Amino acid sequence: MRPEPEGEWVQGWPDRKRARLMPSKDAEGRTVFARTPLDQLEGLITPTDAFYIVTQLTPADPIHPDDYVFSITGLVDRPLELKLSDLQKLPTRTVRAVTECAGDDADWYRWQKGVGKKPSRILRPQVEQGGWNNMSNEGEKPTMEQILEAIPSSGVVSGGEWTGVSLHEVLKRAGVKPEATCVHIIGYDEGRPDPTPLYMSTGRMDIEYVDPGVINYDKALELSKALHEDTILAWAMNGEFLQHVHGAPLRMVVPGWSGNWWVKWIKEIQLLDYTPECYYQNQYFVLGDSPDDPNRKPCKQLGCKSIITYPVDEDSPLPKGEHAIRGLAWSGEGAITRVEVSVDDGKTWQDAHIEQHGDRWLWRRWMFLWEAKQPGKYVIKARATDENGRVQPQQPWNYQQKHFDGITPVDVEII
Ligand SMILES: Nc1nc2c(c(=O)[nH]1)N[C@H]1C(S)=C(S)[C@@H](COP(=O)(O)O)O[C@H]1N2
Ligand SMILES: [Mo]
Repeated sequence: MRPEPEGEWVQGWPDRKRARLMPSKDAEGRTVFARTPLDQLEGLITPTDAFYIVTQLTPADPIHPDDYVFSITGLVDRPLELKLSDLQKLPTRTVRAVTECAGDDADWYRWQKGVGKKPSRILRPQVEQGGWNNMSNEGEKPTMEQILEAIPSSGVVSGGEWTGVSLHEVLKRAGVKPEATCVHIIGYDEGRPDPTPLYMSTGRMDIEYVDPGVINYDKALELSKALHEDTILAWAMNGEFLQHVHGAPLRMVVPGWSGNWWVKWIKEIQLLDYTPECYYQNQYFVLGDSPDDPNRKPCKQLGCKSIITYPVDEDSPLPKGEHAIRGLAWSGEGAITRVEVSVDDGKTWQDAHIEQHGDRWLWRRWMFLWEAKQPGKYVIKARATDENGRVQPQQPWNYQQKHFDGITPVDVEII
């Protein structure tokens, strides 16, 4: 049985409660991490108050939008200092897209390797105070098992509508010099990276951690992706001004690439002719076989993925009859064109119905009507294909367990 969700009732629905975040707060009471309860939501756009949150360093202090300025520096003809009102005079752009943290569903990699128990898509309340930050900073260090148990990996993905201007429009005004190859985006937030997420994602505590000291959150985006018209500087989300936790007054939106590229609280954008060392690009958020893999590379575009949001294991047993299996599918390289469902553990597959829409970066909802005639045990699977012909899964196991896009079976008993 599914556990009863906590929280308020939805007005007019005697049997439904509002989907809410599973937040974890730092010592100052700020929400620094939260997961989206995907199994409780409908539609394509995740309500802002149920949208996942990841904060790697100490959150930046809020800045009044009227006092906000950020600068464009480096290899440009005209260095700029821009206010929000300057940006609002440029042609605006709205992009609907999935944001997925590179570590979403990482637990499934472990499970595929036979380590740990099967991950659940039902969110459980997690460490209330401090998340991993508090667990590692206070008193005795927790064990890896305690951390993994306290902070499951699912639900670090949401769908949003982002409004702002194309970064390319802004760079045009600054005039990018021909030798520039890289756009270094720096956030206002500072801190010393906590190695615990690195230990969590690798499942090891013997990983060499090269302490970068106190840094600003930063990313070095290659020029071609930075110039894509859908890469935007956003000041609004889901029809309202950005909330502080989501990067107000201004953040990056980098559709198709994992969440760590979506720099929040933008302070400075530097044009460079080299790629600077960024902790969250070269140490953390890398794909490779091992920490000393000479070919390890930064996490960039997401693979091709579907998840089943109904039923989940906790819905079992289900009665004989018709059941609408449903879920979400997305890809880091464009629209989903096909979702197939298997109810016999992958022996046979049938096409699901996919909801069509025009937003290539946004996930698609899909459903499959299953007539469960015979009592027994079933394993339900789903796999997605994108417009580039990529079939789930794309991303092989990697030592930091990033960009999981494997098939996640649901176990159901029909009675
Ligand atoms: N400045 C800054 N930007 C950041 C981060 C951060 O810690 N600082 N976290 C990144 C990561 S890892 C993710 S997954 C997304 C999460 O965005 P959200 O909190 O709005 O969902 O923001 C990214 N941008
Ligand atoms: Mo992330």
